[in-house]
Amino acid sequence: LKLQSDMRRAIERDEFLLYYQPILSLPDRRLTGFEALIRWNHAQRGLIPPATFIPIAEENGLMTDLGDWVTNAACRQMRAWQDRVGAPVPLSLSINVAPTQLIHPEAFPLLDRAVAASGVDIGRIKLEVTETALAGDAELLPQRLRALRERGFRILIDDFGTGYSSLSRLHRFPIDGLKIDQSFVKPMLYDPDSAAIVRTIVALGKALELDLFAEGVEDEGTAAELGRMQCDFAQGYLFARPLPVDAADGLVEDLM
Ligand code: G
Ligand code: G
Ligand code: MN
Ligand code: NA
Repeated sequence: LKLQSDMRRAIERDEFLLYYQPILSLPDRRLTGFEALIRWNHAQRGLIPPATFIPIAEENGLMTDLGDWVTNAACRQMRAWQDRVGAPVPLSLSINVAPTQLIHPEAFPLLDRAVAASGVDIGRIKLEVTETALAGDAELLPQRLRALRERGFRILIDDFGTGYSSLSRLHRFPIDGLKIDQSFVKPMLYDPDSAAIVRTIVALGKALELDLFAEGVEDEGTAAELGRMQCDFAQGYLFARPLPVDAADGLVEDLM
C-alpha cells in the first residue's frame, strides 16, 4: 500500500494534525480538558481517520515516531493555550499512547523531552492506554506505567470494559482513571444490561479511588443518568465532537 511510504514523508512534511474533544465534569458540565485525536491531512486523499493509518504505522515500525509527533504537538498546544491566556490553563490534556510506544527503549526520554520542551505541568498530561494493551502477561507494561506515573503523568485506561483485564491485574496497574467504553454508554438508557455494566464499572472505579469517564455521551438523558450514577467526567457528541484547534482555542479563551 502506498500509504505506508507516504507516512514517513508525512511526518516530516507536517501533514498530521490534532483535533481536540472536550471532556466535561458531571453533573456541572464544566470544561476540564481535551482528548487529542490525530488526523492525517493527506496531500491527495484529504483527511484520513486514525483507524485507517494507525494500524499501518504499527505494522511498519512507525508508531514510535508518530506517537512522538503526537506528544510534542499536544504539549506544544497546551503551552500555546497557556501563553494565550497568560496563565497555566486549568485543563488537562489526554493523549492516546500505543503499547509499542511505551515499550520502546526510548519511551521515557521521548516523553520527558516533549514535556520539558513545552514547559507544561506534567500533572496535566493524561496518557490513555487501551484496556486490550494490558491484557498480555508481560511485566514490562505495568513497570513502564508505574515509572511514568512516578514521573508525574496521569494514566487512564481507555475503552474500559472491552478488554480482558482481570480485577487482580487492574489492581496491579498504577492508574488514575477508567474511560468507560462507548459501547456500554450509548445504549444505557434502553438496554438494562448496558446500564448495569456502566453502574458496576463506576462502583468498581470508586472503590479503587479512580476517576470515572464516560465516552460516547450523545443525549441529555444519558448525561443526566451518568451524573446520578456519580460518574465524574463525560465526553461525547452531546457536548462536542473532536474540534479543530481554532474551535478549541475559543473554548479555552471563554474559560478565562
Ligand atoms: O478520532 P477517532 O474516533 O476517529 O479515533 C479513532 C481511534 O484512533 C481511537 O480509538 C483512538 O484511540 C485512536 N487514536 C486517535 N488519535 C490517536 C493518537 O494520537 N495515538 C494513538 N495511538 N491512537 C489514536
Ligand atoms: O481513543 P478512543 O477510542 O476513546 O477515541 C474516541 C473516538 O470516539 C474518537 O474517534 C471520537 O471521534 C469518537 N467519539 C467521541 N465521542 C463520540 C460520540 O459521542 N459518539 C460516537 N459515535 N463517537 C464518538
Ligand atoms: Mn482515547
Ligand atoms: Na475509548
